[in-house]
Amino acid sequence: MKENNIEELERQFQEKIDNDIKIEPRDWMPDAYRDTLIRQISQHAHSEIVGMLPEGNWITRAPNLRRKAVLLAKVQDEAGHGLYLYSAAETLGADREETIDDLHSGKAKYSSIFNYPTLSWADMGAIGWLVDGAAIMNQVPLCRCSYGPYARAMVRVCKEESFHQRQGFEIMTTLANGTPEQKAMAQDALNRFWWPALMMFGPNDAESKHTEQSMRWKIKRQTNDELRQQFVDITVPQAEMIGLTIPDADLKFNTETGHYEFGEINWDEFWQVVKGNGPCNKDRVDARRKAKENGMWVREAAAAYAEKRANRNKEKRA
Ligand code: FAQ
Repeated sequence: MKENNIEELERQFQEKIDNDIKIEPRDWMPDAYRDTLIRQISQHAHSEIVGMLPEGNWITRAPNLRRKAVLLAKVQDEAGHGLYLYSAAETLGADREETIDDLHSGKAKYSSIFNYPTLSWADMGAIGWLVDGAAIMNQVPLCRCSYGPYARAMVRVCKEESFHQRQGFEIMTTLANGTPEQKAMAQDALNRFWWPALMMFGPNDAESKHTEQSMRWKIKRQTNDELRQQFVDITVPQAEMIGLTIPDADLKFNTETGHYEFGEINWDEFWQVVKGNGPCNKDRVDARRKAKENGMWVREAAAAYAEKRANRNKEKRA
């Protein structure tokens, strides 16, 4: 009898999904749906927070006041995205402290892209253009995700990512039209960030263990390979427009399909980075751990102050 009940609940749940009715926090949902969302949303939140580090590193070295103000605003936006996403994970019953501890212990994943170093100012352009560009490509379909709080958070996130992408492309355009040294710096940043940006979309569909189920649940609306292809198709002409070369000897436009064909991604490198062996994994996690330790006194002081106020209010009411 109990089993029949679960089957019936699952049937009704899938029917809602098929009819594009959003699932909300208090609705019944299969445990596996909840777990998949907690996994994806918390990984996404960690990516936003760790993603502040490679750019935060350049705020003091931005070449002028305008660039500094823009970069500062962008990095602060990423902090905001992380906070919406931790809140969205909490609506599913995830404990924020535990989620963050999982990041600090190395148990939780975050996007592979943030484990690469930022070596020059042009990297700020490449990150905005390519990394935020890839992030938007992946996040626009998430605005139609079946889980309400995640979908709604993505609407605002995408608006902000769009500004981030434009500021990055503007930096690249300026450098590409600058002195030969500036153009070389832009090309070098493109050379280093192109392949890691393609890896952001995750493994090929045939290797992606979650895609099929996540598509059925409409958590994902497009597959990793579909989104990667869209990103390549949009980005290659942008590179051509500013006179930079995509570092892929196999890249060619197929007039029959209307798509660019591109070379093989180095999946060994991808999995090494995902497993924690990328160039900056250790630095990134250490930086987050230290930030938590160094900020402990602020949280303790805020908690003590809140408690003092609550007690004073209680005394007043007594
Ligand atoms: N890095 O079966 P799939 C941003 C993992 S936000 C690390 O295909 P799924 C904004 C995957 O989690 C960037 N791990 O998995 C910004 C799974 O792990 P598990 C982040 C990866 O979930 C810009 C395993 O491999 N965006 O950049 C990666 O169906 C600038 C098997 O993979 C999001 O998180 C990877 N690249 O598809 C901030 C968007 N790819 O736990 C600052 C939301 C895959 O089973 C500055 N997430 N893995 O062992 C998603 O759309 C999906 O989770 C995918 C992966 C598409 C990332």
